[in-house]
Amino acid sequence: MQDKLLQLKTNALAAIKLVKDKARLEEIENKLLGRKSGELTELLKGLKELAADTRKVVGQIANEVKTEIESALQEKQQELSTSSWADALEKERVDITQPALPAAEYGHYHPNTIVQRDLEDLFTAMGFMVLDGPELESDYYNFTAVNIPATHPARDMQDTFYIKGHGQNSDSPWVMRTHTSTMQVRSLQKYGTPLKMIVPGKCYRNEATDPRHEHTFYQLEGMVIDKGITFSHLKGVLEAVAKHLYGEETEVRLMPKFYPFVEPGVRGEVTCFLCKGKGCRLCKNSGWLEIFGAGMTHPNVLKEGGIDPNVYQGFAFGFGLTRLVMLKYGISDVRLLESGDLRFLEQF
Ligand code: FA5
Repeated sequence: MQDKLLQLKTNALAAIKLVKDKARLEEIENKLLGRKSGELTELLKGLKELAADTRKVVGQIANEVKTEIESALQEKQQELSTSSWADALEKERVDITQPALPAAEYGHYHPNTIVQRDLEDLFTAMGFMVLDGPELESDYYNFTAVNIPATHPARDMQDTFYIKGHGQNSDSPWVMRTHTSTMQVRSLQKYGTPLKMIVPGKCYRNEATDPRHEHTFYQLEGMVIDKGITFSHLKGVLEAVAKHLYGEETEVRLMPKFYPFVEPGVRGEVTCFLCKGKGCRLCKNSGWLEIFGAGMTHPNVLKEGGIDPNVYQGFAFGFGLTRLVMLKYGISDVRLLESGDLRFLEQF
């Protein structure tokens, strides 16, 4: 029995020494000292069968073996606790002296977003609110509310996409909005007067696409309604935008154009920024580039928004935001902007 005890001690101490984690240590402890069938526990049970004087000697050795194994277990336990802390600290270590890693490839803003944000900054500096509106719109806000009733020929100029299963047979089916002018009456109904707002956003038209026309494009709408607003205010704001975009020497020219929601209505042209008005390929030798539609808000639109046209007046304008982007970056085909082609987008 004495030999068995010494053999057990040697094996146990060797096994404990090799342990690398707490689960394994617990396993070994159970195997040796477990109450029911631990190897040392079993050996100790045999002590009572020994003669009294042998039992005294072997009993003492058994106690020493037990104490040695217990303290080896305890030491290992302590070692494992400290080393797991050290490991954790090592994993979390940050070398603050390490030079910055080379930059990975970052994404960037779409050219539409760059121009949109630039104009949002300009307009907010002039006290305008920046509004957002639904792209899936009712026929009412897209057409009827802005003075284009169902039978009006102006509807032919802005054919759009109707949504299957959503009110084709009702008075106001759902449509993909053809312009951001949908927000004229919505904003008057929500905010009333005085009102100074812009709405940048996506528009849709059922177009036979070509280099200047896309089925999905961006506009930037604006509207000012207050007492005593005149055509001069409209021209002043539009000139500020043109100069901001194309330089101080840029001039604005207004030419009559019909839009059902303004009276009078104009199309706005700016000095061609490429040839400075001399005439070139870009401006088709006219020296001017068309960048917006605008005019004094029609009384029917004010009434639809719950505003008395005898008290309040104002103006509205709509930039082809996509057009501004094309002019700014010299993009020759509008369809590139929504193409998702990285060879094109990576240039910005
Ligand atoms: C309108 O959409 C009016 N709502 C603008 C307006 C607002 C006038 C407020 C008066 C008062 P128009 O259909 O002309 O107007 O479009 C305005 C601009 O959107 C155009 O000058 C053009 O730059 C752009 N645009 C129109 N259709 C397309 C298209 N298919 N692709 C790209 N840009 C387009």
